[in-house]
Amino acid sequence: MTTLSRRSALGLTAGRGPRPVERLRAASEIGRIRLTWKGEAYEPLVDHYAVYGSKSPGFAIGPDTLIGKTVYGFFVHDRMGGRRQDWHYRVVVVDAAGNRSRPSAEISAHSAESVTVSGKALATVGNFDHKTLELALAPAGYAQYRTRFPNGPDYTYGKSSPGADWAYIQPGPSDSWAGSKASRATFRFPLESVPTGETWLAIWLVDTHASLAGTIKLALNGTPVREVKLENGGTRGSLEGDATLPGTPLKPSYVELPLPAAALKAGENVLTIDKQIGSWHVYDALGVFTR
Ligand SMILES: [Ca+2]
Repeated sequence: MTTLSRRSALGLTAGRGPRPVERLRAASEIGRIRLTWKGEAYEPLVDHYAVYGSKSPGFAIGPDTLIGKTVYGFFVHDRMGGRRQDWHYRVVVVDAAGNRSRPSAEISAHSAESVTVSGKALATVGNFDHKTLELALAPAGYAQYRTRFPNGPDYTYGKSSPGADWAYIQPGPSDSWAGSKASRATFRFPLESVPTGETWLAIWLVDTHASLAGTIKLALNGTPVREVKLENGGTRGSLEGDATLPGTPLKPSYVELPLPAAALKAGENVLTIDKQIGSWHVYDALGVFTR
């Protein structure tokens, strides 16, 4: 009865678990679905949120459908690959005493389809597979970057090969092992003619530095395209290269954007990726697509 008295003193009703989360929402992104919700963190004290999911609607909550736990008010269900996936989710609140809330209402969501799936490849480097392993110096040879790629990779589609000519890692000014300076990666690809549809660039990353992911500055045939702030990652990607392994600390991210048609031309096109801010990122693959 002591427990009941204490619970009464805390203003809690005996036997009542935490309230379910509210406003469960999902956002579609390439390769992942981002869930957010509103919960009461202190009444009673929340230990964690348990996120359940299934590809089937009306699914049962249980160990088989538990996809993750978090102490935050969001959860990223990731590493889904480029193809659209449809999922259904419910969230359960677990308080510090181990009491569980009723599950939230079920929400349905899907990941966004990547241009690597919906488009037609014009030129690529590597495979879009959440691994760095097919690229030069992978998975941990960053210390050789300075001698193997003193001016950065200069890759010509159709002549170069990923395992020899495209470094898995691109350093930034924050990396003393690469001389603490800006770097450039150059990708040359031929076009018979400028595509009539949209032309897209896809850069998939296996990981980035956890706090200094930095930015990349993209240019096409000398025309600035965009500066992209990279997502912070898990930092382990300079040392290991397979983000498909269970429990991996690697945090893949995706950059996909249209290339300006006016900057494209028939013949050789030159894409440059400059890293003038931040630390390294590691590649999964990159490519130019039309759709
Ligand atoms: Ca890859």
